[in-house]
Amino acid sequence: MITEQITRIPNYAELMKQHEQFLAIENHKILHGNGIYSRYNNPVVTENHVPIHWRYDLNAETNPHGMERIGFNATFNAGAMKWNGKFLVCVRVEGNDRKSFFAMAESDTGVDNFRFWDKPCVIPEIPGNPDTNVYDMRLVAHEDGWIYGIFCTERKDPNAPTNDTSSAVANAGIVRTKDLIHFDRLPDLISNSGQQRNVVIHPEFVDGKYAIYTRPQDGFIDVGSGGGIGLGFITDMKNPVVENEQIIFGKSYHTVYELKNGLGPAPIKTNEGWLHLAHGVRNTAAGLRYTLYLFMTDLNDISRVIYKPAGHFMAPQNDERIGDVSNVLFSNGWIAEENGDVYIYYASSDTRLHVATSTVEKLVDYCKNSPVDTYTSGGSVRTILDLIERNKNFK
Ligand code: M1P
Repeated sequence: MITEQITRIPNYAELMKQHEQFLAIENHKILHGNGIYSRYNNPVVTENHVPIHWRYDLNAETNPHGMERIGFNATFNAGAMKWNGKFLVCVRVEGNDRKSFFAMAESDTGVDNFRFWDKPCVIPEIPGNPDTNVYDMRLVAHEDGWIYGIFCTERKDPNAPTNDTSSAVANAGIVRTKDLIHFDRLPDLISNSGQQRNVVIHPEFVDGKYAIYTRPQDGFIDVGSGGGIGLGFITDMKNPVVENEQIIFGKSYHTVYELKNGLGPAPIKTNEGWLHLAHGVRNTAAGLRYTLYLFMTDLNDISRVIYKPAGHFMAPQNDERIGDVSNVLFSNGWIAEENGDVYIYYASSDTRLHVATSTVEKLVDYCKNSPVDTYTSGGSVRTILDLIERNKNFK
């Protein structure tokens, strides 16, 4: 038998060796945390995790210099779920061409050795109305048997004047799947708001309807008179009209969600209520600052916020502060294990993906027992004095 000689780019073996060594690096918990969660010393998915065969033309005839042909800029804001016993993240991968797309990466441990699947996700487009950019998919296994992926779809604003090359319209694109490979595209969300981002489906039916967390907004960046985390209902996901949308967690003056906020992943069901992770945004002289916060809603009335600890739960630290959009933490994926362990996948500064670990018990304790916002400096001091007083017999 004659075997055809395959001639690969000159440095292919070395590239593969280095990539394998990189993917095998172990991640370790950073000790001395705050008792609520643990950070890890390395990000879990970076642009360096992108497979070699997505980046290089491996044929030496067409790539004699062994050059990278397609560049990748960032890997961030990931949906997450357990899939066939592995930790799966649906990563927002951004190419050097600025376009984001989705790609699945999996790990046995949830904290290291993430590997991308062989190919990125192919998301069907709406005929005649392609998405210019897609990002931030929330993956939710709904009790109807489908896995829903709700993501932001961005298109140029058709009403923008010709010389305005920036104005865009954001809405929620919706797909559903049974295998995370083949996706059915459903119509984009139909709501009363001009724009929507951070739309998340609740995993259970509520009175026979789909419950949807929304974030209505007037403009692409500014939420304007809208904003806040909304809750609405959909009768038929094939005609996703949002009914009875109401704000359940509004933005508010001099808080970490003064300018805008948005739900992260779908909530985790606990014995004491639905546990929510969200991001809050405030403005500063250095630009917008995005931090993560937690709250809980009632098990039987998901519109009712029952625990609302003050301030942020996680904020950008050290290297996390710097990236393409600095001073940002954002999360749209977490995984709760049956034993109560929680893996929080958060991205820093729109550049790379990290993990923090905790437990349902600790996160519920944090929500129930952290002080609430008093909305004044004097109130904050009284909260501290109260703790000092209660501590005086324990020093
Ligand atoms: O750049 C920070 C984040 O900005 C947007 O979030 P929001 O709509 O809440 O302002 C999103 O584009 C998000 O992807 C990004 O991380």
